[in-house]
Amino acid sequence: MQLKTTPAARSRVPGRALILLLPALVMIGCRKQDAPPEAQRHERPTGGPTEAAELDPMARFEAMMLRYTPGPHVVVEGGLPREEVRGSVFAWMSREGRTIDTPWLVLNGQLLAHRAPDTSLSSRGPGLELRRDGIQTIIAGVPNALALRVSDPDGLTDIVGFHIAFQDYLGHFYVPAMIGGEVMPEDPSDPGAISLHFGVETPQRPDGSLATHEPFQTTMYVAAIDRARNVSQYVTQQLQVTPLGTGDVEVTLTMSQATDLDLYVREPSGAVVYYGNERVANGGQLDLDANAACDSNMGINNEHIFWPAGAAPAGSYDVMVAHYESCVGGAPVDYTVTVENCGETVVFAGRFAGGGDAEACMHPSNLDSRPEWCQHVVKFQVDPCEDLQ
Ligand SMILES: [Ca+2]
Ligand SMILES: [Ca+2]
Repeated sequence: MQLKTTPAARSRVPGRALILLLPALVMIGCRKQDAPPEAQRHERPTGGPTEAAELDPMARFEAMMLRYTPGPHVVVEGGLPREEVRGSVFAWMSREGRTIDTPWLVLNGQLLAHRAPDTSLSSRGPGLELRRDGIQTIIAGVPNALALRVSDPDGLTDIVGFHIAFQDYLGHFYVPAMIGGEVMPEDPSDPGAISLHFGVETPQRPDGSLATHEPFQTTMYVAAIDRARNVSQYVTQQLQVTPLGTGDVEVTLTMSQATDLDLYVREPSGAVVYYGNERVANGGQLDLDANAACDSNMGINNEHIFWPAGAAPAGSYDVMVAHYESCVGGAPVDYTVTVENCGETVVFAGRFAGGGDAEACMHPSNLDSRPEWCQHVVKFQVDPCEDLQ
């Protein structure tokens, strides 16, 4: 058996100080629908906006996309039962339309050029609080969620939207809150619980410079707004943007708990990139391994494997996630796997519970044969990427 070693990324990421509590992306209750069979490019609809209530979920999203143009946005759709990991396409993202130069993206958010409005001190105004504590680690190109709880003395239906700003970045985002529709509710038993989905396209600082080695921090501000235009107090979430290698092919694992899951990618040659084989000859490498043996890089909760531009061999890739060891007493852990393949991004979801098994995915012959501790998340095909500019 191969013992876990200190990950290469350790020196770059201050591990123990971080507590990343990433809300489960699988909680998009109002958007369940049959998943598309494979990663697909999201097509812009050609017709005009249509009455959303009469449409199926897919058409409703497309109508929304029209409504929020212009402005960058991320579209996250789909969702399968958490147990249905095998081949489950959970969601995919699409973005288009830019009006201001910001690397940030907010699901269904319209990017506005002016600064976010000040808090208004009204007793009838909405209330807003974070549902999780701690710094949130952000990796470029990977969706994140901010878990919030919203309230209003006039009832939840009085809330019409949210303002979201990132400190020292231009403009701010506005996300409409439509009950039973776009943001709320996340959980019928907790109707004030919402998640705002966001991400950063590149690890770009407010001055436009790109972080290439050291992580940097920024602050995310969120306020709720009601029909009378009362603006709640801003809640603040500290974000740590962690630069990682980039390329035509990237696979990122995100877990909901500080526990030891491991990411494996088998490339067309049969070589497997994982913590025991961090780099292969063509440049494919694991540059972030979280919670290794419950002792190293704790709380990062992301793993990342990439092939530098032009290095990813054409052919078939398999992504596996292993439950190496539970660091949380066997409590369930939800995970997502984000696959970026020649400019297309697809997100998959799964769950483990129990204690784990260190060797489940370790040997190529074991891959795909131990579903309780080693889950085969997706097989995808890489063709030579077209010029991505
Ligand atoms: Ca109100
Ligand atoms: Ca790990």
